[in-house]
Amino acid sequence: MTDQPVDYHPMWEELGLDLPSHDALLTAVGQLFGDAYLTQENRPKGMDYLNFVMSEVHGLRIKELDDFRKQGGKVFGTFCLYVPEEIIRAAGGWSVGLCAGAEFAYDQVEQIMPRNTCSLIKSFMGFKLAKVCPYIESADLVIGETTCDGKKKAYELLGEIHNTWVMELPQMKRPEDLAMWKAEVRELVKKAEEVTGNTITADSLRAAIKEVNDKRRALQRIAAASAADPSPISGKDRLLATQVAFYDDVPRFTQMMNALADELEARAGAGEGVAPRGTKRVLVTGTPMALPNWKIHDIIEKAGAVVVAEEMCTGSRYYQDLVPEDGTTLDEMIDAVAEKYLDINCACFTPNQGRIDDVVRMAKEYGADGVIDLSLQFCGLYEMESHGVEAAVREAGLPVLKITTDYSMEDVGQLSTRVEAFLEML
Ligand code: BJ8
Repeated sequence: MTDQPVDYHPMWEELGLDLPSHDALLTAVGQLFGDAYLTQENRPKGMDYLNFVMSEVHGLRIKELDDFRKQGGKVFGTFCLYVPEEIIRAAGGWSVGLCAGAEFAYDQVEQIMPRNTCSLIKSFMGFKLAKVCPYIESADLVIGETTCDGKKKAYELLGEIHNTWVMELPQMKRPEDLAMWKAEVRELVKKAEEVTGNTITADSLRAAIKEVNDKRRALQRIAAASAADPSPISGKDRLLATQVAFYDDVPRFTQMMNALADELEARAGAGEGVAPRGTKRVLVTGTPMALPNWKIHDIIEKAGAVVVAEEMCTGSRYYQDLVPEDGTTLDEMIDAVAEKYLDINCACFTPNQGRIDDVVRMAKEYGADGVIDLSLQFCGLYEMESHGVEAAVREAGLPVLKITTDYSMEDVGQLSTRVEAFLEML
């Protein structure tokens, strides 16, 4: 054993990364993380694990993927909650979320897609074009999905430079849509088997369902502990846990998050929090925040409030529902996976009342004093839906602040002023 930091440059070079750009990216993310995370007080001890994961997010984890691939394993990259991790794991593959949370190489991106595309899409394309995301370079297959128009078309562009396969997602939740989605999940079964060379069996799918449910259960415990006043964990830390859930080794992550949840439950029981009792509590809803996008949580918490819940894909939509574990045949289990995934409330569905109901229910459950509804600029889906969210939250007697932003830091000052004014009003 040595305390010398490992030099991962040879591995990154082998993956084809642009080393100077990648070094610059890692420096920037390290600074961002230090400023947003390491300045927090009263953090739970269990966050040490996530600090470590962050310090090795392009290092040790990529080495694990590399070792896995060198032993014949296959890695699947995804950008969306609708791609069922259980199917990939049942085929013996590993699923990883891909880099999409920071501005990078937009000059190159804007040569192939419109400037007025949302940051998430521009970001993933920028990371790919600039060769700075070791996750996508480790992905044997990227699985896209027909959610919004922007992503759908971006996968065509991505498909020209990376092995990409797209799942067709219905936009409604009628019985005929569910039937179509079940067929599509069966196509994924075939694709995962073809890529890995393994056959998915009832036993392997049962084990994968249990494993992924366990991960979601651990995140549910962390969320539930946040309902205490004072909250035993900051919103930023809880957000980080959900972001890392997309990348990390599943059993290890589950074990570490259960240890964190044990600590949070003890802290909540003892009345220990990250901020004093009575600190203003905010629920955040809207577009997902891919790593390393911590901007809005950082602004809210630096303004003196605490984020107590996230109704978003990097939040409750990821972990609130489980796949039933009582299926006995492979067919029953595939159907159960499809049903669970179609239940996710993304704004690409119409109608999407389930999301609005969740926002109101969660605001009550977590004792929120107000709701912040976040849309990424040029995301027509969430920007449009914010009207209905606002009306329902006001009807429930809570104030709501609508924010439309992107990944740049240019509007941080202006957003901080708006958030401070909102918090004062609560
Ligand atoms: S399930 S929210 S992860 S699609 S912000 S790229 S919608 S223009 S991210 Fe999403 Fe899956 Fe839905 Fe969740 Fe398009 Fe909007 Fe951009 Fe978006």
